[in-house]
Amino acid sequence: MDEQLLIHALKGLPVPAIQYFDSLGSTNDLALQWAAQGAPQGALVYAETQTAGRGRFDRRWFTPPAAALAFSLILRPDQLETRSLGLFSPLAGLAVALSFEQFGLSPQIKWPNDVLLDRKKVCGVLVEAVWQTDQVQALVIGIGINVASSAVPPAADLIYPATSLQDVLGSPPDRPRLLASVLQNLFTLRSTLSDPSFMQLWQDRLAFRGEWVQVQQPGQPPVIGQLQGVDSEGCLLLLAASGSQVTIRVGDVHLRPNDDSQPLGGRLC
Ligand code: BT5
Repeated sequence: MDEQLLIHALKGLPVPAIQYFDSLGSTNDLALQWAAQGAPQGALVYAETQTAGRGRFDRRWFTPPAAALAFSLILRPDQLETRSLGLFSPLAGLAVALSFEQFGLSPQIKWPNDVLLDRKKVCGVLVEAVWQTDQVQALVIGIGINVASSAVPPAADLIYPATSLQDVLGSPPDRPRLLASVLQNLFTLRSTLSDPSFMQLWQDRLAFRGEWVQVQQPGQPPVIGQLQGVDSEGCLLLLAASGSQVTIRVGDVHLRPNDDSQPLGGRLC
């Protein structure tokens, strides 16, 4: 997609400024700088390919040319929203999931925000913040979507199985239209962040419900339990084998299905 196509596709959306790149290190890196320099709410950084795309924990995100969507949206949370910053990751995942549903697909959200098709990862989300002392100045919502099959990295580079929209649909959908749809959903859903309806939309699409999963939190032993859902703050609820309920806060965690479908003996991430 060239810059003109991008601008045309986003007409009518509250995106007041766009930076387009044929090739860029990471759209999140540029958006963080731009946000710190005063980029307006809704400003967008888009790249056809990323040479240093980032996942969480500084992992790599693969974005080959013309095969994916890779973009970062700058939002400036209001007072109320700053109390639920953890919900912006699922907000992005949900916006993508709702767009996929327009193709008749049944996406699921691997808590808190990866989007899965056929239990394989098709989209990753990286939300980062610009802070000034203890105040959030801006959030950068980075989204990467595998559109064509060639966007999917070689299996050896993956920590979780991956797929693309082309793999599932048979042909790649129109990228400008998909981007516009995701942004539209994101803006619409943002106004419902504090509504029970938002949690319900998320809950209904939660992957692995009722299944045994393990959650790995940095520096802690893995937690294994049956996935029950999310609570009103977006925390993940697991039922441990002991019968006790475990609450996992939205944060930097790894979640995997527990291969043995049993409460014990789960594979480490
Ligand atoms: C994520 O991290 O899933 C967040 C990815 C966010 C990427 C977007 S693209 C636009 C914006 N600019 C950036 O620089 N980043 C954001 P995480 O959960 O840590 O997953 C990373 C792992 O996913 C890697 O270690 C690989 O195993 C795998 N991976 C890398 N590229 C992939 C791809 N295209 N599709 C599926 N899996 C991938």
